[in-house]
Amino acid sequence: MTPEQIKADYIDKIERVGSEKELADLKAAIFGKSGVITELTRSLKDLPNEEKPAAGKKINDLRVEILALCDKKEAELHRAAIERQLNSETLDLSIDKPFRTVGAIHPINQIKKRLTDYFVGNGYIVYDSPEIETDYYNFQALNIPPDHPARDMQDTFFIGDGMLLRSQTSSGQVRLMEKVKPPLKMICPGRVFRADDDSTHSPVFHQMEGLVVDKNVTLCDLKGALEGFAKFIFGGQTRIRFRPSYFPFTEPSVEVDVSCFNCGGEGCRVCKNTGWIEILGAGMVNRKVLANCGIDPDEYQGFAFGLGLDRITMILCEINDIKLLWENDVRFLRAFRGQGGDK
Ligand code: FA5
Repeated sequence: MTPEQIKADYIDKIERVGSEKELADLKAAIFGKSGVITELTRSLKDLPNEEKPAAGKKINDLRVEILALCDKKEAELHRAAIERQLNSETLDLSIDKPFRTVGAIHPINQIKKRLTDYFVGNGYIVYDSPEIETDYYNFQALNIPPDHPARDMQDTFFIGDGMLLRSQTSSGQVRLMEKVKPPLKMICPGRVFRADDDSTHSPVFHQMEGLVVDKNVTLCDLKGALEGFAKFIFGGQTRIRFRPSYFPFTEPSVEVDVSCFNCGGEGCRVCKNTGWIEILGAGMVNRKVLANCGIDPDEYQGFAFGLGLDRITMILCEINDIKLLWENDVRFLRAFRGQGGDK
């Protein structure tokens, strides 16, 4: 074939090609081992020498022209293929398919958040106190001297050099009162540690401390504050009662019970037929603790309370083994999704 014939024939064929595969076949027929342009180049050797340069140039111009056409066609076909694919792969955002769930907020954290919101709404600040504590803040400043029998009440994890894992968030009371002078209202939520281990006691658990110090604070203020909190978390019908107790850092001290949210006080499985559920320890801040923190106990009084978040969670979720809260079983978390805070 002459260059003119090739041009007339193949330019039209390239224009009409319908797929990338067809184009590849056509390119093989033009530039392949026995392609038309390859054959034409091979035939150069049979021409007289003086004709060779002009004929060679002609073939080369043809090769460049056809290659450019092939490239252009290839780009067009590629774009069309992508467009076809995009049109056939539309994303339907309305499909109602179950998502793979990875877990849920832990019930203790749900309760902690609800209570924190409640107290913050009532003017309390949230204070974060260290988990690794000194003997002074965990015991001595709270009126629990080294040889005081009250230390037997809490089996503490000592870690040497006068350091320990705090056994109660009450240490936060001292740390705050050293820094901030009254009037003050704070809660201190966090993990605490004790050498305790049975179905209702865990070596690691959560407490939330509450502290209010101001002029003319009385036991009635404590009762009002705790009644509000109990109604918020257990429901509007809830009543509270104080029972005398003993903590070295409060005087007087009380244990606080709430009327059973499940039976309203009639007696049921949840309250072990007593009608009451014990939820926390509290009292008026001991004068010695105020003085230890540089606050004049003749001028200021305070009340404090400490509740076990794990215990409140167990009550609300109606579970009787504290270990369920620590096993990290995602099925357990899902079962109580949104419930810990909703009751
Ligand atoms: C205290 O720890 C006092 N600091 C509370 C306090 C604060 C009293 C301020 C007065 C003023 P108690 O040892 O009773 O008190 O613990 C408080 C709560 O922590 C208990 O009611 C219980 O709900 C929870 N608790 C105690 N030990 C464990 C444990 N091993 N596992 C889970 N919860 C526990």
